[in-house]
Amino acid sequence: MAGVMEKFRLDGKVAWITGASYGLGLAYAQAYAEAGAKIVFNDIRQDLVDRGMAEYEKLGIPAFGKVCDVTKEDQVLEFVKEVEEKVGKIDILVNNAGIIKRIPMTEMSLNDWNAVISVDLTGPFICSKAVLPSMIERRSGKIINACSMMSEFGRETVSAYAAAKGGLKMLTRNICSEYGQYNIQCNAIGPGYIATPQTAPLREKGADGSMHPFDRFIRSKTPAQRWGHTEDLMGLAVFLASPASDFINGQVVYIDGGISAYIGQDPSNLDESKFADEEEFDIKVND
Ligand code: NAP
Ligand code: GCO
Repeated sequence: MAGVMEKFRLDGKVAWITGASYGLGLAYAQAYAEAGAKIVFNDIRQDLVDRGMAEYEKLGIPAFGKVCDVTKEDQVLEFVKEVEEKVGKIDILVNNAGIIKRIPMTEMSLNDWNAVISVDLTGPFICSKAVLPSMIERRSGKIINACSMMSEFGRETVSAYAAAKGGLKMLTRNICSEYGQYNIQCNAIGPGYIATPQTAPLREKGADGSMHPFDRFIRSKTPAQRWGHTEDLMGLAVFLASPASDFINGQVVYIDGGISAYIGQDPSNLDESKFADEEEFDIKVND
């Protein structure tokens, strides 16, 4: 019987991480490569794929990357076909590509709503559907979805995102329910507030150097009293992709520094000086 640490290895596995030119996707890919997997990624534009390829090269990770829009089934099927020919059959799919639009619901256009639902919920449906037949045939596969605090909670301005991420939690359970019999595990990572370009607007300092009110809000909602880093998610990403998690199915695992377990800090106990000393993030807002 293999030793327990061997069960976390991904040697020779083909891992497709969607939208992985930067941010969390890049971190997942880095972790998978270290565990022995071959990395495949797509992104929405050529400049992003180029940026990703340059990052992987810098990290010494051989990667196959191409433009492919996860909301377009024909592009996804073409992408999967090419990956199978050039790299191999996909063993691990991470439905990471996602967008957010922070707009009050009464001001949100139907186009904006549809765009978010399309990337964050329909994209994982399309990509999962594209890899499942081969996983069923091989009686083996791992699908990992990018859920969110918004799979459980609401907040102002993120109605479409919350609806999509809540739906993605149920898609996770349903893929588990339908395909668990074929030794396919579908689980989700539910990150809390992680410092990536997606959340950069929530951390920007004011002209006078003051902290963004949301930054203060998040630290006070998080027992760890900090934002998460991409490295915080790497261990779980490997675990959920590896044989070590073969009997875990249909679950969302939250990595949130304790947000979802906590009612929030009594404002009178907030230590402002601690926040002022906090690290700065060298992460810029998406252009
Ligand atoms: P990110 O920095 O915005 O990266 C997402 C990537 O997906 C970007 O490269 C994006 O391209 C790409 N993408 C967008 N639409 C696409 C499409 N139709 N087809 C293919 N690729 C597409 O996001 P992140 O912060 O790394 O987050 C990754 C995932 O985790 C997302 O699903 C997000 O919702 C989720 N998440 C993030 C956090 C957090 O705190 N950061 C917390 C919980 C969950 P563009 O640059 O053009 O948008
Ligand atoms: C927001 C945030 C989020 C996070 C994340 C939380 O505006 O509230 O961007 O939704 O990115 O998904 O888990």
